[in-house]
Amino acid sequence: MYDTAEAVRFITSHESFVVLGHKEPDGDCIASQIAVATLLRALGKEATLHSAGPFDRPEIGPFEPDFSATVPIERRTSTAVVILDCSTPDRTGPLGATVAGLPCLVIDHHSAGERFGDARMVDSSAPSTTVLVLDLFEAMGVTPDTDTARLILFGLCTDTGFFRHLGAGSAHIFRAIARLVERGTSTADVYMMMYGRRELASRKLLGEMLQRAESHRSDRLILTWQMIADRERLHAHQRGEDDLYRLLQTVKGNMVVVLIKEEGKGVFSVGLRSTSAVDVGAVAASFGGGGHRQASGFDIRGSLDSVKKAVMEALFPLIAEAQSEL
Ligand SMILES: [Mn+2]
Repeated sequence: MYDTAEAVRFITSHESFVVLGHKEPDGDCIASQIAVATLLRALGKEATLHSAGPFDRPEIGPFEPDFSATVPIERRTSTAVVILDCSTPDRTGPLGATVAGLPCLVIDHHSAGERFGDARMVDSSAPSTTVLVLDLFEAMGVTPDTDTARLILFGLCTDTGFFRHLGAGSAHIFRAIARLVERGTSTADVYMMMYGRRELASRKLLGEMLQRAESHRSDRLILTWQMIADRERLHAHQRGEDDLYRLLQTVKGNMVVVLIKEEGKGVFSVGLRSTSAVDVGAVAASFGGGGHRQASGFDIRGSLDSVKKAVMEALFPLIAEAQSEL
């Protein structure tokens, strides 16, 4: 757990903030950045938003104009930095290095990673970074407006698969949701923010990925992939594999789903999702990536076949171990 007072002290003692999140941002990252900037401005402080991008997830596209892709020279002498949703400084992409040396507050909920920052508000049991940001609003005595409440709920929904991954012991999260809904937002609003902007071509690409899904160890491991050529052939530009994870993770007996995506020539990203005791956060970390016990990712060089082989070699023993414990 964390001491909220540490973050409050940090904010109180600085006046101008550069607000950073991770590269390849997701809904939780973008929402927590905007919400923190709104909080800082409500407190009479200066705050600017920066992200290495890209904004290629359809649900965050509308927010791109609020962010600058670099930290301009004049902002590098700001008094402080807030880094959100990052387990390591390098998750910020090239931006972190440009403000290295400035006092830094880290707000995050990842399990793997390293201890960095001068003040920390890190809780790996929090379902989203936005939930921690709500805690910060409340600790500072600022009530979120409707737009901010919607963003905080949006971050929570994107990181929990719209509450699907919240386990027992989440009553306090549902109480927080009630406070957000009281500010005028709704799950109906957030649902359309999350899912209402998909292109048909990208849905068809998911269909192809579903079709080619490989089953290993009696469906305990299900693996599929997409290549650049697939996206070009179908003119599919959006990310949005969440629906595919949902379809495959609900296959009877499944423990881990793997999605491999060709990002560039010889470069692949690998997404891992676990509905079992297999800690895919640790698996991703062993490949230099990061994430949570149940959802993680990493980048790897090679061919499709070599990547598949490496991932399966890492996962098969863990699946056998988790299976024997059942
Ligand atoms: Mn997050």
